Amino acid sequence: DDPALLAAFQARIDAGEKIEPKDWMPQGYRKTLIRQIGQHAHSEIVGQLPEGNWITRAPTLERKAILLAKVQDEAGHGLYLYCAAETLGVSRDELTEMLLDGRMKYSSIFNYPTLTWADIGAVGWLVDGAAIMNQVPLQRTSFGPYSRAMIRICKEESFHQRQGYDIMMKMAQGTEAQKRMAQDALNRFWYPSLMMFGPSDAESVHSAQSMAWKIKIDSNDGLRQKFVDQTVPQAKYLGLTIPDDNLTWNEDKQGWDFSEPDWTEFFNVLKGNGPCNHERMEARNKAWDDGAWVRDGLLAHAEKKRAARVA
Ligand code: FAQ
Repeated sequence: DDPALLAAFQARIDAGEKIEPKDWMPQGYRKTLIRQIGQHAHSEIVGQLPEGNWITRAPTLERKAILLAKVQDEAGHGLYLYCAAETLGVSRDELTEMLLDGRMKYSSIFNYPTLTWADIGAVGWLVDGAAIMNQVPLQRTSFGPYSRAMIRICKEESFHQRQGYDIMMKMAQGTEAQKRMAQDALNRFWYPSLMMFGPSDAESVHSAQSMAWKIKIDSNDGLRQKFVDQTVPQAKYLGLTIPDDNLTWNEDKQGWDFSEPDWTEFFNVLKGNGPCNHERMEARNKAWDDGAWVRDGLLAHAEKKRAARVA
């Protein structure tokens, strides 16, 4: 890239201007955005699977309707994000193919199973909670279409987080057995939720450049700390215990000290060896293969229309 163009681009970023799809941008900026927005979109789509698992077994009709709406919202988020990525010159089909052949990732969190109804509460409370913590600052990200998609997504995510907390509240105030289920869900989802923010800042390969370009607003560790500080009092209110013996209030930093997640487990999940990686990819591959006739039909129809117009 031409140094003068790069300098002018950085000056626009530093001045807080939004970059729009037709504006000049460095190749690296475009590539990073396609990676991040694409992976974010894939996470929303794959993220439907752990919760979809409980739609048929929700305990009441009301809970079922709420969960159904939430899972549909995730599909919608995936679609806005694919649209935002498409403005960068990549098609949704290409993105999907990259997910299916392993060139693109999705969030590590969705490789963990949802074993009980309380897990649906924990996913809403912790997973959507972590997602919002990361996405609220992304409303100010430098790329216009991504930033605008985030505004709507964040509104819906806060409803999702509240519904999760509401399930946890019911379970935590329920019978002894329900309370045990709620605690067990917290025990299993705590560290995987902390991993959602990505590796430590020291290990984060993309952070420095992404923050300079204001693609990312906060660092991985910064957001993780904010999430812990927000969540500890919420767990207390539920009467549940965060599974970390090292959790202590640090007066100097006005925040909680906490144990790091097991990063070996994190990198192992990223390599495809988490508890549900295989199952998730199988489900997405099946959906893609089962939909082939629809894509073929649409293409044939478009081709027929085009031929008729030419004739
Ligand atoms: N999982 O250099 P960094 C949701 C990868 S919310 C998998 O720090 P970066 C809502 C990273 O891609 C979840 N991979 O990377 C919902 C990179 O590998 P690469 C989605 C991860 O990009 C709730 C490598 O590690 N949210 O879906 C993870 O600067 C409930 C090095 O890492 C977003 O995607 C991970 N947790 O920072 C839906 C938010 N962490 O690509 C349904 C947007 C890192 O070079 C139900 N994304 N990696 O092969 C971001 O903010 C950033 O991409 C981070 C990672 C913070 C995730």
